[in-house]
Amino acid sequence: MCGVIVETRGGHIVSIKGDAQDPFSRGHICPKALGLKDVHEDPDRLRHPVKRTADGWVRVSWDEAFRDIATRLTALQREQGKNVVATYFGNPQVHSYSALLGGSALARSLRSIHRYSATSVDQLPHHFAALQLFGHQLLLPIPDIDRTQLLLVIGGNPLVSNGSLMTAPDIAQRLKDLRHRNGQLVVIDPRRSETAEIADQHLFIKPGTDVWLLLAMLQVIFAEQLENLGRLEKFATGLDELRDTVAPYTPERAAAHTQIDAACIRDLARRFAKAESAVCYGRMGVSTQVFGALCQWLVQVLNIVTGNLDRPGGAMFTRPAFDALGLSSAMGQRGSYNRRRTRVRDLPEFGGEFPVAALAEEMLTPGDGQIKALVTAAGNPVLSTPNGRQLDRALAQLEFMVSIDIYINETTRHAHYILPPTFGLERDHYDLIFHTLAIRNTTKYSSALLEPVGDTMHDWQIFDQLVRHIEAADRSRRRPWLERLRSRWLTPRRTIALGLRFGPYGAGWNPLGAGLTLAKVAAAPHGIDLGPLQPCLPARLFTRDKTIPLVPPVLKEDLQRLERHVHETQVASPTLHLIGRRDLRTNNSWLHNSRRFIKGPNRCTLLMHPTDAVARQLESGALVTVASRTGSVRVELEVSDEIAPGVVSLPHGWGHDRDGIRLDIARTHPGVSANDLTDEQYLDALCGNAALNGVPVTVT
Ligand SMILES: Nc1nc2c(c(=O)[nH]1)N[C@H]1C(S)=C(S)[C@@H](COP(=O)(O)OP(=O)(O)OC[C@H]3O[C@@H](n4cnc5c(=O)[nH]c(N)nc54)[C@H](O)[C@@H]3O)O[C@H]1N2
Ligand SMILES: Nc1nc2c(c(=O)[nH]1)N[C@H]1C(S)=C(S)[C@@H](COP(=O)(O)OP(=O)(O)OC[C@H]3O[C@@H](n4cnc5c(=O)[nH]c(N)nc54)[C@H](O)[C@@H]3O)O[C@H]1N2
Ligand SMILES: [Mo]
Repeated sequence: MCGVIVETRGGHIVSIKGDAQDPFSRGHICPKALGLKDVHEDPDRLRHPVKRTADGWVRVSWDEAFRDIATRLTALQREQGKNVVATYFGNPQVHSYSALLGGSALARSLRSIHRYSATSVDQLPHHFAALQLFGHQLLLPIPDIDRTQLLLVIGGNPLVSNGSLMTAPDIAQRLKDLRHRNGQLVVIDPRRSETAEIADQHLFIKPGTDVWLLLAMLQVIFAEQLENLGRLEKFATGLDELRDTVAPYTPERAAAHTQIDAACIRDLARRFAKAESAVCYGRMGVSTQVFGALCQWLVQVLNIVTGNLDRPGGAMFTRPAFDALGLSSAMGQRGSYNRRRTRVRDLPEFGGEFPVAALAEEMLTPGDGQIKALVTAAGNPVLSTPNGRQLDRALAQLEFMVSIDIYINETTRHAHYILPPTFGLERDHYDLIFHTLAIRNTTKYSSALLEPVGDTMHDWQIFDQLVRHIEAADRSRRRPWLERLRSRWLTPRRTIALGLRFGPYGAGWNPLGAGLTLAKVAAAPHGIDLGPLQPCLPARLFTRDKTIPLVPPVLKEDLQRLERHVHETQVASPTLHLIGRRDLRTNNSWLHNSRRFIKGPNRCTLLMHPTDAVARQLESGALVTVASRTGSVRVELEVSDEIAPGVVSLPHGWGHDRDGIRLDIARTHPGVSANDLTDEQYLDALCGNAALNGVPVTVT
């Protein structure tokens, strides 16, 4: 989403800079933009399709690969049922509009209930809360950080991540501006993160206990009659029930769980309620925990009862030029919950997917419906999902696996075929998703800049070919000719063109109209500013009666699980809790193979507070063993008071030294995988999101 100016000479990238004329990113880029060059040129990158044989990887033609893959997938499905094949789509899928559109066609063609993605190790609780409150899983409120007077960040580190579910280029300057207008930044985090470092107030919190803090803030607001819904009162229902629901959760109770002083919680609640405008934003840290869905619900309820939803300076909704919400809603896809449950552990479906924490057991547990084959695209679940070692073992015993990826990595090394897509600057770009999540309405289209390297295809073309070959291999799956014709004509690019033309700012049928078309957007390569976010409720709600039910029954019921949990955890209290950590020069598991990003001191270290280190007679630099229920790793210790006592932090995405990894990184800076320690059994049972934060561990 950040505008970049790329200078090329003879097909080579000479420089990458921030685009000062981009109205949204205003010249800002983060180090990851430089990764575009490094990945493009990386000698370890796959340049043609490969097949795994007894003698290692051999080059195959696209045609041979497609035909064999389609034959084997359809044969397996014919013999053992359609659900023997699973799909896993990773994070970069969302960063390519064409891959996103193409991937859903493949999943449909496979007709299996086993669909998985990185959503359930990330933001599933946000979607869950949005579906319950606003009637659409993608209608996510975005903090209006450019106009707010109080930004409360719980479990997010936007200074490093650049904002997440809050696309905010140049966040550092935006937060400086907040302080210049006498606004406040408050951060709740078990670590004094880069964002906490520049905040007006930072409160350490015990991992996984944010739900208590949020309940107590609401309790204070109601007890002191500070609630003020403003115009939301007309369409927010269940206020009395909400008041009763939160009444037992006093700051004193919350203090015992969170380790934040009760007076401090009261003060924060009052300041939030009384601020001219305020917005609470909860991200990864509160999403990937045992009560993630409760947290995301309460975050929005806090915004609503203080009148801060859908008003400038509060939490607002975008009006994107390509409206993915309107489109999905028209197709009847606003989100779904619990239509099916997993075979082994009885976990709920959400949005047509199962929780990825269940993927390995669905492969390893014999019986009817066992997964025997897998297709992955743009994912590295061995390093990114809980108990990665278990998944590693499960992948090794699959009958058939196909991966669409630019690298042979910890996950794709198990595939029988790896199909290499084009990358970054080799394809055009329109941001389908992140415009929808941005702090300002903007639109931008970038055409492809470089020729595809080697013998690669665009992700969407790979999906499209797979679908066609599956249809050829199994005639019963042939779509009606009209549907085939439509899908051939409606390429991803045409989809974007149509979406822009008939979207909220579109030219519509009028060829001379003033509105947007793809041609007009493309003619403005720096992007077009469409202005700040605007109030849009209740019209934008997707709930049937255009109201917001403040107390959705499933969430209220989940409070009972919270009470039971307290009971259980009081019995067995572990010594330390593990949380994660992101770094400006990494991107999940896959930017490590660049010298530029890797140089400097070891960053894959375990952070520990001095009191915990002294108690164990440990010092910085020591090699320690971190162990959890699922596994253990040996890692370098870094003693620092930036982490709360009782908490340790390890970044994820490392752990590259596995058999068959030919990446440079595996030899030089492998690190260890935090997800060898996270636990597939440790999750938010309500929505199925993995609890990657707050995992009990011991350190010796
Ligand atoms: N412990 C812990 N675990 C975490 C997290 C955490 O904070 N702590 N964070 C979680 C989060 S938020 C996420 S999103 C997930 C990410 O989980 P995943 O998406 O499974 O993992 P990534 O490391 O992002 O892997 C992306 C893969 O896509 C490939 N790739 C890159 N670009 C392209 C492309 O254009 N096309 C194709 N086909 N492939 C491409 C890369 O080579 C890489 O293999 O990890 C989660 N795991
Ligand atoms: N440079 C870089 N940028 C990235 C990524 C990357 O890998 N590298 N990944 C991208 C992706 S896929 C995503 S999803 C976003 C994530 O974006 P963010 O959510 O902003 O990123 P995190 O660094 O995971 O921030 C989580 C914060 O929660 C804190 N935390 C952990 N446990 C708890 C808890 O129990 N309670 C509270 N209150 N806080 C807790 C952590 O200490 C951390 O500071 O970043 C994106 N941007
Ligand atoms: Mo993510």
